[in-house]
Amino acid sequence: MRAAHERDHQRLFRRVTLDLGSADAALRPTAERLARFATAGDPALAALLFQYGRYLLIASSRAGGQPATLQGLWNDSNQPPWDSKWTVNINTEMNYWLAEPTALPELTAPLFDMLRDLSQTGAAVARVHYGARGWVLHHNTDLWRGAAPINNSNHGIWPSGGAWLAQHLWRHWEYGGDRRFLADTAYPIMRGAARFFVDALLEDPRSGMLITGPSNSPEHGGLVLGPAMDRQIVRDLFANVIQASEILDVDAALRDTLRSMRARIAPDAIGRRGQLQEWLEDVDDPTDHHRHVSHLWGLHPGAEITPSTPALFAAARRTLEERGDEGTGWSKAWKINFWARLRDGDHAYALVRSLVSPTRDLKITTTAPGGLYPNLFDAHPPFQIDGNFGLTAGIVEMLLQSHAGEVDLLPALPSAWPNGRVRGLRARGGFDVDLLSWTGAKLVEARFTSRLGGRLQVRYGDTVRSYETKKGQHITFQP
Ligand code: FUC
Repeated sequence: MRAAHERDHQRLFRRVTLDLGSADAALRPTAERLARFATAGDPALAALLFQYGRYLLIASSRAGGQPATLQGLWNDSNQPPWDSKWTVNINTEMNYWLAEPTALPELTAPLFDMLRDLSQTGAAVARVHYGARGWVLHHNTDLWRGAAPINNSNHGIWPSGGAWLAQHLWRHWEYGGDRRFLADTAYPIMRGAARFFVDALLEDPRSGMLITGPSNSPEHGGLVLGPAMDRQIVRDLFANVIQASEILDVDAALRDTLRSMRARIAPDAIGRRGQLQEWLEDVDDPTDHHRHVSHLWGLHPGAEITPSTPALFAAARRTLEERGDEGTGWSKAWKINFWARLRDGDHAYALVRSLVSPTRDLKITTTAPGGLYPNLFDAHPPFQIDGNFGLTAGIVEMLLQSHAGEVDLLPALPSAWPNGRVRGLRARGGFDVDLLSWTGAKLVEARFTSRLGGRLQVRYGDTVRSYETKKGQHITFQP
């Protein structure tokens, strides 16, 4: 049994290695390393935590089982925090960000099985609650695939959980390029998620633009119309369904509808202090440090806010500065990803340092800062596994990004990691990043294998190079 287990585990785990260098600190016991991380400079602990996230997903998300819950598989109670469900306004998605780029794509199977179920229960909810076609999922779901509005109006009437999760189907296609998966699994579910919003989007009487509502900006600001996050998610969903329908050459009429509606969705707005507005009105409070920063969805995991949209890019930065660096475990993990997308490696690292700090706090709270327990499980507090997974995803974003049509090397390398190498990451478009190595904070080389063929555009800082690749071709990039 042990041999079978090791074979199974190693087949997945050994696809990726990360070396950020080592220091004497690495010789100490784990809890001590954790306690000293902020001051000792222990890059090997960061690398270990990167792999720990992969390990935990390998251990908790396999075909035929359930997706990783709020506690992964490691709930030890009959009355666990938040019922050990799937909260889908950040937590479940964060659990799966690492799967594609760290070469564990098959671990998404239980998530996609759950989405297939939800597209059925959520269709009944769409019909009964909204008189809409397609399917909808609100703030959380469970083993019975509940999809209706839930709990309270200040967070439970948020209708974009299904649309957000549909992004994961599209990502699986972007990284893997499996056309049969796109046609048989992804597209029907994505199309249903989009159809719901075709019927449920409203016209804002003031601007004539399309918005969602009633809705929430997750867990912040009460019941509202047209929060920024919804608009970003629906734009992304519509764009992906448009593209998928083109690739599959189906649903031309729906595609036209989505195109014309997408252009009418209320755009991102910049408020009077230069911040990205969370709502339609310019009412963001600069002293508010709420853990959710939902309106930066378009920065990460979305891709509509990039250096090519400089005004929005600057506004996103402003918003993040105002929100500050504190938060629960997952909140800090999301901020690592945000700062990496803002290409600020040292700020992303400051959040790594803040997340990788010891706590023993087990009570549910949103005011105590998140950290790690002595076994390196993430503390919301209480124990909640999304922070572990989000940390791994954030480290990837610091080293490699591919959301903006090019493979961007070391976009947010912190000064704490001047030397390193990583093998086996994956980029969108079907490119294996066989090696990425750097010394003295400068890229040495990157080696790719093109799994699908096609154009590969590589960026390192201001250097951009394009390659037309054939299936199986190897490419070496040196600055
Ligand atoms: C959301 C978050 C909480 C917690 C819960 C499981 O409601 O706002 O912080 O992570 O999910």
